[in-house]
Amino acid sequence: MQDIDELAAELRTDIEAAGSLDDLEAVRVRALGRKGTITHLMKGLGAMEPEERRAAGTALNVLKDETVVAIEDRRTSLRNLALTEQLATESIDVTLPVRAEGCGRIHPVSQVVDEIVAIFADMGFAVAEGPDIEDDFYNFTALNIPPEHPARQMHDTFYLEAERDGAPLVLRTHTSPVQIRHMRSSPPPYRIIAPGRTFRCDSDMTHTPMFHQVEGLAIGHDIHMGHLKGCLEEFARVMFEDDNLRMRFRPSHFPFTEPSAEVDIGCSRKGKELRIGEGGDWLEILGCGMVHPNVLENVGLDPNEWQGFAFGMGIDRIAMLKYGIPDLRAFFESDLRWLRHYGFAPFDVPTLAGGLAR
Ligand code: 2NL
Repeated sequence: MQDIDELAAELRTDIEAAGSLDDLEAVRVRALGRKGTITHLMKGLGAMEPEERRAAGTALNVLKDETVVAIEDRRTSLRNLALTEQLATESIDVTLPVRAEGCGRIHPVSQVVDEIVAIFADMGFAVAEGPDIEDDFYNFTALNIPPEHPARQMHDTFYLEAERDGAPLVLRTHTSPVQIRHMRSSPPPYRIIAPGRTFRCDSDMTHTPMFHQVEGLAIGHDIHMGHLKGCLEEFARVMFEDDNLRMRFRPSHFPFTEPSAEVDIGCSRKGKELRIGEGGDWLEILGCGMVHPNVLENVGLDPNEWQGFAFGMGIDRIAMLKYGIPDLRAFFESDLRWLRHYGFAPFDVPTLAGGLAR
């Protein structure tokens, strides 16, 4: 019995002194392993007289259980100590500035969308969104696009096999349906822009089957062509960072606007090089007009009470022009080297106050 008390005291000291999980495991093996001290004493029980064996057996079982529990407790506290130390040494200071070389880049299309949103938000426009999959009504009919119009043909538009209420489903060919939905679901006046993905069956040097567009819409009681002109001039001058940028409005035709115009900005072309703002050449950047009375009627507005303007432009081409990116198809190849070269730092958030980019 004396042996057992001594052994118990010794084990308690050893367990407490174990400074690591490895030390602790060594103590466990020395006591409870196949050749361990407790195991050894237990093996000796068989040679004892029954009286003595009963007392020693009970004491040994108690010692064994206490040892197992003590080792488990020590293991838990060693693990907690290790975790506390790890937390102390591996803490990060979240107030440190981000290192630009270690993070991803913003795609030029995303950057240009953010720039366009910032410019129009400053003029009171809100952003509207809608589905990529549309039906015939929202994409064509509501926009006064007649049934025989070439835009509706299979080789221009992606038609899905599915239908909705008997009407064919399409991938939207412009973001106009977003504005149709907006007008049908909330009362005028409106001042919105609708940026997003659009789709057409077209693929060559200058066309990709998926591309990006932004459309704008302003409807009120007395919105006229002067507002359209002022709004788009402000947009182009801020976007291309040129207060004196030359612009011209050329008469054009769209089914959804009357009158309609296309807008050019001044540029120069010397060989392959294109410079915006300088020289005597012109470059088309967008289409626009006064919303056609039929479109207003299709969304339930009285054209004698409400009127306004709309415009639409391709974002990818604007990005190419503004940032001198030569090849459209590289936009959608997800080449990280291209993105590192043409992409933007995530913290270059465009604001009018902070400068649009760089
Ligand atoms: C272009 C021309 C344009 C519109 C889009 C529009 C939308 C509604 C009503 C009337 Cl809901 N018009 N959008 C108007 C004129 C031109 O886009 O060249 N886009 C790339």
